[in-house]
Amino acid sequence: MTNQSKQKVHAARKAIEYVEDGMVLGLGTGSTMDVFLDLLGERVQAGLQIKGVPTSVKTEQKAKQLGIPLTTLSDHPKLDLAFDGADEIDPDFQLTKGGGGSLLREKMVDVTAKQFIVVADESKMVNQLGAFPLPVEVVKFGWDSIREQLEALGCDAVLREVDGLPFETDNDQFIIDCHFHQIENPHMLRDQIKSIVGVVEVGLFLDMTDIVLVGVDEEVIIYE
Ligand code: ABF
Repeated sequence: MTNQSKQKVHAARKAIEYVEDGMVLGLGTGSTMDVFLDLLGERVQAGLQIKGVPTSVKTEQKAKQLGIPLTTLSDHPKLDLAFDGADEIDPDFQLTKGGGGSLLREKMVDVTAKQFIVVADESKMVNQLGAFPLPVEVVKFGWDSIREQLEALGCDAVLREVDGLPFETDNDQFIIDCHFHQIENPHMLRDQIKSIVGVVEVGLFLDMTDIVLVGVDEEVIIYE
């Protein structure tokens, strides 16, 4: 197991400690969340009573395989805790997310939780957002015009592809990855991007984080 993988396991183990009987949880997406789901599944098999709202089809399928009871935002519009990974975490705990393509459902779920807990390995901590290309979910109609409007904000904007075909999200939309390299003002950029007609959501998760659990070697650093 790589050092990074070990850090994810340590962070996920710490995250499980926040879960209590009767809670309704947001279940994030990504490799760290995969570890978390495995641990949560073990706890459920041992008798823990929780329900989860998945942030992606992938997480939904994995949770079902593990026997984790699922529910919806319609039935539980206010969640107790949401757990999710991140692509970048800055010193103010502002995040870039969406590397896995699930940013829309992630944001919809994470924002409804009383506490949003970010679970990550050390590599995600950065001094400034932007080195990781910023994912933007857009409608398919007129996507190239949206891409040009994103480039006018000062980035190289690239349609995400898999095996030479456009990547399609769980919501049947496209992702455009915006290479800004450095994001000086995340709030202003978020507002500028969201004002483009046809943009569905942007992977800047601002002022949402309550707790960050970062796996570092054999320990976990907790920022609250
Ligand atoms: C999801 O998982 C995404 O927003 C992000 O791209 C990824 C986090 O990375 P990891 O796979 O390392 O947990 O939360």
